[in-house]
Amino acid sequence: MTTPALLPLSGRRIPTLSPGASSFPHHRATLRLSEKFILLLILSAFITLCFGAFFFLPDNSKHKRFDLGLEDVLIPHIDTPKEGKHASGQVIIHGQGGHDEHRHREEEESLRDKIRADHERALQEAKEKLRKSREELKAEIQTEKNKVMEDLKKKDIGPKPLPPVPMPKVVGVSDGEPPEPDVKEKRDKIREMMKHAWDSYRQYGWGHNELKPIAKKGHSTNIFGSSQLGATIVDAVDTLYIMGLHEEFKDGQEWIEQNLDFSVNAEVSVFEVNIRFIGGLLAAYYLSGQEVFKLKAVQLAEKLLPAFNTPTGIPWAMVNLKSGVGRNWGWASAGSSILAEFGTLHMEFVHLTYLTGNPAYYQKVMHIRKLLAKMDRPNGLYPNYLNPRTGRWGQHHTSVGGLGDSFYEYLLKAWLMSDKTDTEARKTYDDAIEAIERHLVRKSNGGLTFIGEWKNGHLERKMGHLACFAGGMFALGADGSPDDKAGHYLQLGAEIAHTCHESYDRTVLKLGPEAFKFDSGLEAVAVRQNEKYYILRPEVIETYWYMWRFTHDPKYRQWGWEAVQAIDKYCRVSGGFSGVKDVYSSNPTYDDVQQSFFLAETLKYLYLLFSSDDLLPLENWVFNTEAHPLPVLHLGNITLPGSEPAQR
Ligand code: DMJ
Repeated sequence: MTTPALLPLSGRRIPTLSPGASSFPHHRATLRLSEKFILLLILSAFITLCFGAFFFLPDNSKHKRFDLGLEDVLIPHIDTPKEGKHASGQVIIHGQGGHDEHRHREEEESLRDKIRADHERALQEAKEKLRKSREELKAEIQTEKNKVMEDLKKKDIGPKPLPPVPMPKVVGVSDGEPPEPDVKEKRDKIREMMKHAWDSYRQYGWGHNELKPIAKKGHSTNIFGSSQLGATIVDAVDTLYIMGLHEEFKDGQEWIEQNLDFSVNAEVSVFEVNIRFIGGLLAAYYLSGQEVFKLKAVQLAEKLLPAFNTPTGIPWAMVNLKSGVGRNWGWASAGSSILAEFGTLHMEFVHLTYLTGNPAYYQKVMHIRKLLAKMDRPNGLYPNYLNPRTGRWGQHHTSVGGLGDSFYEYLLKAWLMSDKTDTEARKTYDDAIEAIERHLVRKSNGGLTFIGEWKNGHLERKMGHLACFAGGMFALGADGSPDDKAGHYLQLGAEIAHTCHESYDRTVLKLGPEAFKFDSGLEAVAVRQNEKYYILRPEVIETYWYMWRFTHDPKYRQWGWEAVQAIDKYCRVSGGFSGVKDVYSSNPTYDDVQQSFFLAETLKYLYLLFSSDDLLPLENWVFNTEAHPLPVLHLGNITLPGSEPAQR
């Protein structure tokens, strides 16, 4: 469409004029036409505007409603359809159907009534309040406060306080100073070594899981996930307490209080975290009475519970502390769970139920026990691998060393920790040990008693350093063994201690290798290069200590002292203590790791070996597999939540 009439308005040119024509009348006529058109246009625009304005004028009634406030309007509309209002608040919020004058008036009326009624009520309440005394008002406020707190608790908001639980009778948290000056001197030396290990970690690795004493920096392994959880601090604090290193203990406690946080995206080993962290924290709590250790132990335990969400209830080896997702190590017989891992939770979990009143912990470990009791055992032996999906054994490999060890230990200790009431645990231990003795314990040609490894119907004549703990276990379990075999088991413990000492004595450094053989003329020596290392492990010293407590034969202190000297000579460096790669070499290289268990176990057992027996007596304390002492629970008439009453 052309718009010639609009063109003159631009004032630039008049294209309709033709040259030579009398342009004026024609021009005037053209202008008049345009003016009319323009006027018409303006008029029509004005009318449109007025018409539009009529529709777009704000609805007064709506304004009034919004002025009352959204809540005042919405609540009666939703809650009181009986008043004849729309059951939905939409009418008011979105202005739908807003032309019904009559209805609006009704709504306004009713709102006014409601406001009036509210004012009346408020006035009445205020008058009543004024009539009340200060005390009455205070009491009312308090009741309201309590009600809010109760509601919050019910809704699970805020930290759940732990129930008050009587502290078990804690006996023997004494100095344990030996009366003999030479023994005291040795003990002081061990204490000094602890201080060197701690101070070095404090200086170079503080907050990290472990220490690299050569590189002088922090270290970690995959068992702790990718986070800095201060494993050495948590593992070591009870040793510091026992040794009377109070400043250091306080330092450790402060770090735990301020920095130990388990809401981290870290995939950790359930077993390692249980024995080192929960065990360490519980022991620190029982020894010192400081609540923070208990709280942290419980916080961590809650994070481990998702690991039990498997088809069988046999926990995964690893769990992500944040997501709760669990999985198993690929190398463990096609993703099986490991006997020594899922079988080493009982002590800590029973204590957790005792301290929290939460039956879940106790039930989880009892479920494992029940499941195992129902399973067939080849030759009465427990294989090291169990598939948590199918509930079937993996490879038929049985060991009292790595992968199996502390499962047997915890059966015995469950019985001891229950004040010998958990007879089911004792019976399971006795049966297991009987099968082990029959199939795994042998004497070498040179007369050394050793514990081999059972692999698919074949006995491998090799013993691991880890299996050396069993000497102490046999001695600890001697009292209470069936058929009056106490003497036999004490003797077996002594023989294992002797063999393990030989494994140390037959090396250049006088430190024991990781594994040693009794084959082809070999007696307690390592053959493979990758079995010649010593990583500051405690098991041999642990056995010396138990044997010392039960026999007081001085040779155990002497053997322990040999180990102290060797460690101090070959493992001590300016930045702490390091493992060594070859105990048969006079010039060994370091592995550059100060393991947290060196402070938790090795130095603690050495210190106890040179202390008097009244420090942590074995009638009152049971040491977890990481050497963290937990008190015997003399439950008497107390029944753990979720358990059957104790029976003798
Ligand atoms: C420790 O963490 C525990 O003793 C565990 O039971 C197995 N071994 C290491 C130390 O060697």
